[in-house]
Amino acid sequence: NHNAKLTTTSPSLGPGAGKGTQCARLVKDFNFTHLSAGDLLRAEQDRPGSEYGELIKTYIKEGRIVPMEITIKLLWKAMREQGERSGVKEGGRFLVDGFPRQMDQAVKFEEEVVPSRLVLFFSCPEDVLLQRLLKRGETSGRADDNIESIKKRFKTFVETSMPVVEYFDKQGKVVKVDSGTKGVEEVYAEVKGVFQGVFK
Ligand code: UP5
Ligand code: MG
Repeated sequence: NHNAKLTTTSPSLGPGAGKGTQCARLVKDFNFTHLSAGDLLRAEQDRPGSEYGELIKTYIKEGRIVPMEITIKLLWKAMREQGERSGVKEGGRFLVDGFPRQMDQAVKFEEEVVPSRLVLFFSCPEDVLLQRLLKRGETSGRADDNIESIKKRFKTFVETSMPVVEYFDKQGKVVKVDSGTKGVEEVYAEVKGVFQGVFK
């Protein structure tokens, strides 16, 4: 592996579980770069001249997983750019938010980019996720924060993304945090404790 010194961490996969919210807090307290696969895909979708724009738009609205070549390319580019900006060629630490969420991506990224150190899994019941996403949808402008897309995202999560969590769990990398019954700050106190233990 040509990037063995990189550290990546994947915070959960569930739609609306609080990945983005918790990552924003983590980067303030720890030296990590936050890369949201969803945000990178949305930026690529809106980039004038992108050859993937229409494809990404359709996949996101349908709650389907965009082919891994596209997502891995965007992540790799963002990691490289961050390395160039900071002048650090090796040893960068990345919080990869919402990725990998399909087995082929997990295997390819671990083998060809960098193995993850820790997988944070935010567990949250579907009815709570639904309420959060519908509420966020009132202002988010996201094309997938509507009831039809949300239901499709849940289905993809259970059928396609949960096997990824199980795969990492077998490797002892998963730390599960309950984000369904606790407020943002309470969840963060727990997440911060996990990070302090692992990334001293
Ligand atoms: N909130 C958060 N925590 C809370 C708490 N503890 N108590 C009360 N409220 C809480 O949070 C969601 C909402 O809940 C917010 O309003 C927040 O204030 C509140 P957020 O932090 O945004 O949750 P997050 O898990 O980031 O939710 P998000 O909707 O971003 O998750 P998704 O996984 O659905 O979205 P993502 O952007 O990762 O992916 C979107 C789509 O892109 C996918 O469906 C897929 O089509 C595509 N995609 C790929 O194809 N491949 C990839 O690798 C990644 C994405
Ligand atoms: Mg998010």
